[in-house]
Amino acid sequence: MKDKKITIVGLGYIGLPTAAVMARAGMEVLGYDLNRRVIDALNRGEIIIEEPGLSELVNEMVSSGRLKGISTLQESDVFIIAVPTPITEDKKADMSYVKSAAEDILPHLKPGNIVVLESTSPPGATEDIIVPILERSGLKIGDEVFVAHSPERVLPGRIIQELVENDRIIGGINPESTEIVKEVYRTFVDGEIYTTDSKTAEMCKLMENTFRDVNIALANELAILSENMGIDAWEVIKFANKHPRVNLHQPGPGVGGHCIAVDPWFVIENHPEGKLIRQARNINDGMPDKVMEKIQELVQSDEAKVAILGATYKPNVDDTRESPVLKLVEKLLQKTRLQVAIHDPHVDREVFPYSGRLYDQIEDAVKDADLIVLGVNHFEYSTLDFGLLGNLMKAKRLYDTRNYLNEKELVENGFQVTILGRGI
Ligand code: SAJ
Repeated sequence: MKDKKITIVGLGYIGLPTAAVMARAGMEVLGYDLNRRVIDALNRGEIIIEEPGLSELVNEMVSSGRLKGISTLQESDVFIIAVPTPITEDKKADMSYVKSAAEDILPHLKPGNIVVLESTSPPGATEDIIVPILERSGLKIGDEVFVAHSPERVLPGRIIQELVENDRIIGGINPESTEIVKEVYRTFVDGEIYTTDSKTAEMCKLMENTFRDVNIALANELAILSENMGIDAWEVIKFANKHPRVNLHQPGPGVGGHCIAVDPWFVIENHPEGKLIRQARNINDGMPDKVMEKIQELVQSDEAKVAILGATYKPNVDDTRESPVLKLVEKLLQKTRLQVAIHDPHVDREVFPYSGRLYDQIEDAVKDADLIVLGVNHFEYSTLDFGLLGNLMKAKRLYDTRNYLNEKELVENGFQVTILGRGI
């Protein structure tokens, strides 16, 4: 396998690290992307995304001659498709990048080739989208060209490590495809490689994230019920999780990111019978509204100032994609007359949609505020000086949507504290 020429189509957060890791394993790797900037940077040994360790690895692999950027596809032994599958307005997978990747590969296809779809896709995509396009080559797909789906499961920030260490699923369109694609991944994966068919592999990836989404929805529903019933949901979670087979998740202002908030829709896009999954999505998507209602209840004037701490989709990252806190901000601005100030030490002002409301100094954000809302439990917020911040505010009120801050210390500093999910 190590003498095979590999082409990675799509050099994003998954494609580029995969290319670099495969080159490190000794293979000749070509990276193809429509974005000229990505290719030019790659051929200079540089990258335009942020990921620990990636820049050094890419530089080393380009210098060694084993990794090269190309702007037109050419013949190869293996083609790996790692292009985005965004979600459309009507909550369906946009497979246009996957289709054009397969179309671009088509003229270069020859007997013995291997084509792998890595992009997260609705069940059936490999068989129903990739195979029919490749069949137009006149080659027998499954006999002369081997095709499989192999989903990635890495966590941003640890991609290079996890690409090698994590277990992997390979699902071929037939057993021959599965086995041959397994050999390709064996060259650089140290984790277990489990084999199945392509549709099962596609569903596995989606279910991993759906599992989490549904569980978070249950936690959010518990929070809503607890508030109405006069119960502390956090206490319930703490004690229920003492049961050896129970693992209640954490409630919060909603679910963000480009995976968990998106993938469940791919499962049910053509299947109205997927009721629980749809309901879970709706519960999680409804959380910013609940938080907005609570904010309106807590502040005593329609034009009060609200300082929101944290805007990313989860703690200690700079990613704001699908962030529930941004949804909350959007709603507050559209539906209320409240003044909104935001603080987040991680976000990049250049790409932040509400940069006019973003304050670099937390003191400026909370000055004259009637309410602080903790939106994201960034590590930095665990050491805030609430004595100082409280004195800058018009009213010492705080709404913690993550149950993260030290309530005792807040109360000692004169704050009136409200915690999402706590009905007592
Ligand atoms: N969240 C809660 N309550 C919880 C856990 C999470 O409200 O108890 C929220 C977070 O605040 C965040 C969102 O859910 O807004 C998702 O965060 P996350 O850390 O759970 O997941 P992601 O999206 O960063 O990464 C997931 C991972 N999948 C699983 O854990 C099953 C990762 O392994 C996948 O590679 C990634 O999706 C992906 O690319 O699919």
